[in-house]
Amino acid sequence: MSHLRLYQTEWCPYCRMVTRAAERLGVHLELLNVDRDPTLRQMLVARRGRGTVPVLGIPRSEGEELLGESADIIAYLEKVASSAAPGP
Ligand SMILES: N[C@@H](CCC(=O)N[C@@H](CS)C(=O)NCC(=O)O)C(=O)O
Repeated sequence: MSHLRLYQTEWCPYCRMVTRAAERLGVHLELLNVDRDPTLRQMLVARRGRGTVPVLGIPRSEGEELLGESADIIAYLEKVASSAAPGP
């Protein structure tokens, strides 16, 4: 797994804020629906102590890092987009 994944639901407004920001920034996210796959929410609860979404899955050499809070996720995506942008 070498790409960003977003744990989300279709009805969640915070998730929509994140997916809209990713579209605006041109950052690709694989969308994982935790309503369709309850094992995903169970994994979030086991690792984070709560099953709220959105949660961003960031690939790391030691495994997937999980980042919660829509504002923090959007700030991270902005960082990703600016580091991917061509220099002056
Ligand atoms: N402060 C969080 C709020 C996230 C949140 O409340 N998510 C809702 C869906 S929109 C949720 O997961 N609710 C399920 C629950 O609370 O168990 C953020 O900005 O990401």
